[in-house]
Amino acid sequence: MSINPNAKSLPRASLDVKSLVRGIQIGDRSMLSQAITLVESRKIADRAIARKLIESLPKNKNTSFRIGITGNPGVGKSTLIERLGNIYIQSGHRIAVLAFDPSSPNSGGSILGDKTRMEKLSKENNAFIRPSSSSGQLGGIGNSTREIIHLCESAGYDRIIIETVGVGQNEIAINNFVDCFVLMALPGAGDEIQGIKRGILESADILAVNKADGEQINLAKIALGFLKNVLHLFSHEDGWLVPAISISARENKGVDHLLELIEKCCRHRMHGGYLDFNRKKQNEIAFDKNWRSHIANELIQEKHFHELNKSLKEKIVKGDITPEKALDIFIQEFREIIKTPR
Ligand SMILES: Nc1nc2c(ncn2[C@@H]2O[C@H](COP(=O)(O)OP(=O)(O)OP(=O)(O)O)[C@@H](O)[C@H]2O)c(=O)[nH]1
Ligand SMILES: [Mg+2]
Repeated sequence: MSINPNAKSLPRASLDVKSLVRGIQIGDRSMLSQAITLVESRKIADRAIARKLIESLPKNKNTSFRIGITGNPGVGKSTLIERLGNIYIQSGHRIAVLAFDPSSPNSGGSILGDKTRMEKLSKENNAFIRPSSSSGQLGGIGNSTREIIHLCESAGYDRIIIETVGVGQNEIAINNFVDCFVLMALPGAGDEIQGIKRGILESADILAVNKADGEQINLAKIALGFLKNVLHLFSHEDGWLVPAISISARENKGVDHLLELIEKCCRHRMHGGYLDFNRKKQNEIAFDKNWRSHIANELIQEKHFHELNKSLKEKIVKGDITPEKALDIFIQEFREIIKTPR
C-alpha cells in the first residue's frame, strides 16, 4: 500500500480500531499520534482497545531497522538525530524518532529543546517525531515502546530512532528494543568517560565521541584513544566488532560515516539471521519483564488489595509494623486468593 504523508485526519467520531488501522496504514500522522496515545494509556479499558488495535495490524516483516541513540544529558543526541534523520530522508527512507525524557513525565523543558534541535527534521513529510514519557520506567524507556515501534513500522517508517538519556546502568534497557545502539560520549578521558558504566559500554554497538570540534578536538582524540583501549575487552556474540569514532554533530562532521556504520551493523545482523533472533529474544524478555508489573498493577486495582495495601502502609508509618511484616501479610493474602477455586 502506498503511503500518503499528506493524508487528512479521519473524523474524530470514527475513532475506532478499524479507523485507526486504516489511518495508520495510509500514513495519517494524526491517527498515528492518537494510536500512540492509546497504547501509552494505563487505563484498563484503553488497554483492551490498544491490544485489539495491535492485533489488527499486520505482523512486522523485519524490514525496518531500529536504532538507539543514548548518552548522558547534553551529549548531543538530538542534534545528531537531526543530522542522521535528514541524511536518511535524502536517501529515500522514512524516519520515526521516539524521544524519551525520563526526567519529566509531563513533557517538560527538555522535550521542547528536542523539538527545536530537530527543527528541519520536524518539518519533513517523511519524518515523525514523538516525544514520549518514560513513565518512571528504569532505563528511561516507556512500557509501551514495543507497541509504539510496531505502530510506526505499520505506518511505513523504516528507520526507527530512539533517543534516550544514558542515566546509568539501567539504560542498558535500550538493548531490549533496538537492533543497533550508539553510545555517545563527550571529549576528555576523565569523569566524562569514567562516568559511563561498564555495563553500558559493554553492550554498545558503536561508540561516538561527539563535539570533536573547536577547542575540544584534542580532548576528543584522548577520549577516542581511551575508548579504543577498553574496546578490545568486549566482544559481541554475533561477531560484530564495535567501532569507536569521533564526530561533530553540530558541524556535521563524521555523521555520514556514523550512519554507514549503523547500516553496516544492522545489515550484518540481518544477513546473519541475528536481527530476527534478537527481536524474538527481546519479545521473550519483554513478556518476562512485563507480566510481573502487570500482575502487580491488576492486583492493586482490586478493591480488597487496594485497601489492604493502604492499611498496611498506615501501620508502617505509625511504626506498628515493619515493611517486611507487611509484605508477609500481603503475600499471605495473595496466596489465599490464588488457592481459591474460581
Ligand atoms: N560544540 C558542539 N556542541 C554540540 C554538538 N552537538 C550538540 N551540541 C550542543 O550541545 C547542547 C546539547 O545538545 P542536544 O542535542 O540537545 O543534546 P541531548 O543529548 O539531546 O540532550 P538531552 O536530550 O537534554 O539529554 C546543545 O547546545 C547543542 O548545540 C557538537 O557536535 N559540538
Ligand atoms: Mg535530546
